[in-house]
Amino acid sequence: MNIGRDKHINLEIQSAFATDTFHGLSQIPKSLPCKWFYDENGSRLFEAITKTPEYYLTRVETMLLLDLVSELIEFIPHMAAVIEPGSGSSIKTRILLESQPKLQRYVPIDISEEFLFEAARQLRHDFPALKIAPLVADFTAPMPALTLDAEVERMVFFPGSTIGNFTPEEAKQLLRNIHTMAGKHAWLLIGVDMTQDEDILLAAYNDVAGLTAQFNKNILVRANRELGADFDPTYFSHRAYFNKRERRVEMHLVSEKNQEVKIHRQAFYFEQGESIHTENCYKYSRVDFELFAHECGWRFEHVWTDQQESNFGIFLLKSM
Ligand code: SAH
Ligand code: AVI
Repeated sequence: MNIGRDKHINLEIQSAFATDTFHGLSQIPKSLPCKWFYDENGSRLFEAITKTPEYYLTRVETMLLLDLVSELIEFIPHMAAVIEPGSGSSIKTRILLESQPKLQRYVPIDISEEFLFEAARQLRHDFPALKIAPLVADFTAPMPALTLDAEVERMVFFPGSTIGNFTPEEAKQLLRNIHTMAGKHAWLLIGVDMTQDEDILLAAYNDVAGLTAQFNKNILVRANRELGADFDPTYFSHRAYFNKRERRVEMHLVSEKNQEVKIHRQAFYFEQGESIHTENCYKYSRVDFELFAHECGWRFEHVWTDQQESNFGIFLLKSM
């Protein structure tokens, strides 16, 4: 394996990627965790997806945020710290940072190290009075407790409907972990996509420009570069469809022929039509999400929803 070949690679993250890849490709059906989409290239591809006309989630959530920040200050007048798991480019977060006069500290957390540090560098430049403390971490693992004084009013910002990328059981664990990390009296502002219209969903995950396909295949490109695999991405096709029963969009990489792929010295066989399940994007109902969050220690306070283009919602919750 080429561990350490690329000077920018974080060895701990790369070793977890290797373990998950060997494990996921040995399963029936084959699967890979979607967190491994996000190396620097994957993060850039995700940003490009957010700008496609079909991907309503970012556009709609940004509009909602622009509208809600003046109300948010009434709920949390002394917000001093914002913590964001899966912060990516932090572009949407800028709306919050600009609107909260008492804010002192922003903690972006992401697994995509270089992208995170670049976003933090730009934020430091644009918000010189704010303490920006980026953290490279996998937020599915228990997160370290925050080193904040108990009286500091803090809000966890978890936008994008990233919560939808986890099965309900995993999502509950994540909400509990966030609760433990943030402590009592914390707030959680979380974006949740509740759109069920199949046409809108299929368009969003099958954009005409093919960026979602590239994003999906990036996991193979990354395995080639970081693990010495020999995937030929041209022999895998992107597939996204709405699984109505599970209320989730599923993304797959489908093998176009019978083929063998080697990773290091281990061979993996793919039959024509066999898929690697790479991502789920669950679409909740409002009631389900509220009950769900409540079970994890978060009390419903308010929701802002889009009524025009989709059924995206931003929930404000308070820890119990
Ligand atoms: N919050 C941004 C980005 C969403 S994309 C927005 O709303 O637009 C999802 C982000 O979560 C990516 O930046 C990805 O690198 C990060 N991510 C995904 N799984 C992660 C994990 N397990 N731990 C830490 N970061 C993760
Ligand atoms: C980050 N996450 C919420 C995106 C989503 O819509 O589930 C990732 C994505 N997958 C395909 N397009 C975008």
